[in-house]
Amino acid sequence: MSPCLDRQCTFAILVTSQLLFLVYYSFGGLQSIASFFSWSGQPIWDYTITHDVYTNLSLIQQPLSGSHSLPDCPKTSPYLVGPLSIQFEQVPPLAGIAARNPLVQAGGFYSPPNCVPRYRTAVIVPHRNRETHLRHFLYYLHPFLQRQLLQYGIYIIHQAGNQTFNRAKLLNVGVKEALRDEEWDCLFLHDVDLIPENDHNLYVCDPDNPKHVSIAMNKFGYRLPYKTYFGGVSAVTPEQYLQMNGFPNEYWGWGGEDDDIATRLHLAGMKISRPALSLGRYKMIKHRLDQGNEENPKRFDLLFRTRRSWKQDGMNSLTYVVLSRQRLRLFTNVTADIGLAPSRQGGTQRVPPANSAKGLQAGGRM
Ligand code: UDH
Ligand code: MN
Repeated sequence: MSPCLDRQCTFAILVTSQLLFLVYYSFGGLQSIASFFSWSGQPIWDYTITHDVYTNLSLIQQPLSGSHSLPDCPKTSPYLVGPLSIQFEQVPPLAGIAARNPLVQAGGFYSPPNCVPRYRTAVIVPHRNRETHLRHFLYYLHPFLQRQLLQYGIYIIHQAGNQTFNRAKLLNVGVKEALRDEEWDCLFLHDVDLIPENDHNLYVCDPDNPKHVSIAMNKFGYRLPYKTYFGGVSAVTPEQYLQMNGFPNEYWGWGGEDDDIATRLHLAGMKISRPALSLGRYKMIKHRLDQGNEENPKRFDLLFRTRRSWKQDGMNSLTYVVLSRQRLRLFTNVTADIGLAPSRQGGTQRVPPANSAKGLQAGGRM
């Protein structure tokens, strides 16, 4: 081969590879080029420098004097601070949390005092027997949401009795009950033990697709454990929720329901939306698997059937009995009898009354 031909070849290879690079990335738009250079358009957050979760709250809490008509809230809240300091060593008392959140109304409702909010978000939490987690959750979530200038409400959906837990069904109950109060723009479906680490992680929905929000949890080394993971914290509009027929009611015990949800949203013609990895960060309070929430051995069989079952099992087949609905100081407590896992069911059997009374007390104390 002559040296000249050799040079021509190298040149041709260079030009072709550059062209291929351009064609490839122009298909993915600017975002792909940005991600190629590891730039997501978001600041790179430094989580070694953190801020108190109550920072700036006193600024927002001063209502304007006089009878002004309120302006719209700014698109981006000027009160956000970024990474937050989070610790679980001391459990805050409920009275202390209430004192630090004076503008939260009975039932855990809030609306910014000085501007008209752009979004209304309901935070819905499945719950039983996690009172210390709930106190941490309320301590961090209230100021976090207020700094985002949202109108919001916090709903704790308490499963009555001590039979097998059913997270997904409780979330269906929560959506139904929250929508009785208000036309929420966005439903945040939230485990009680997950605390967001950055207040730029806005608690608003993606209008196009259901959003999986807790994508970087400390327990998974701040990355997704697998591509279709949809557990922990997610956000859907009421329309998206109905389009996927809500969540499945048939997963009793730990596991599987979040994978079912990921499948059904695809079957309903939607995709999983996600925030930037550096924003969807959460700390999970360490815990063991709860009594009454043992691994569900049927989850693989159920998952196998999702394609056939999702249109029949969900919001359109949801049955439950509300045993109490209380507007407590920091949240709305709904205690519901959601029935029993199939192997224990006998006709229209319900949770024994003694246990539901226990559930009521647990809600009533707060
Ligand atoms: N939940 C309750 N009470 C229960 C069970 C579950 O309130 O008895 C709620 C709560 O909101 C919780 C959510 O359901 O955050 C999800 O349950 P989980 O926290 O048990 O789920 P996770 O995926 O389970 O965190 C991990 C199993 C822990 C094994 C730890 C071994 N190191
Ligand atoms: Mn957990």
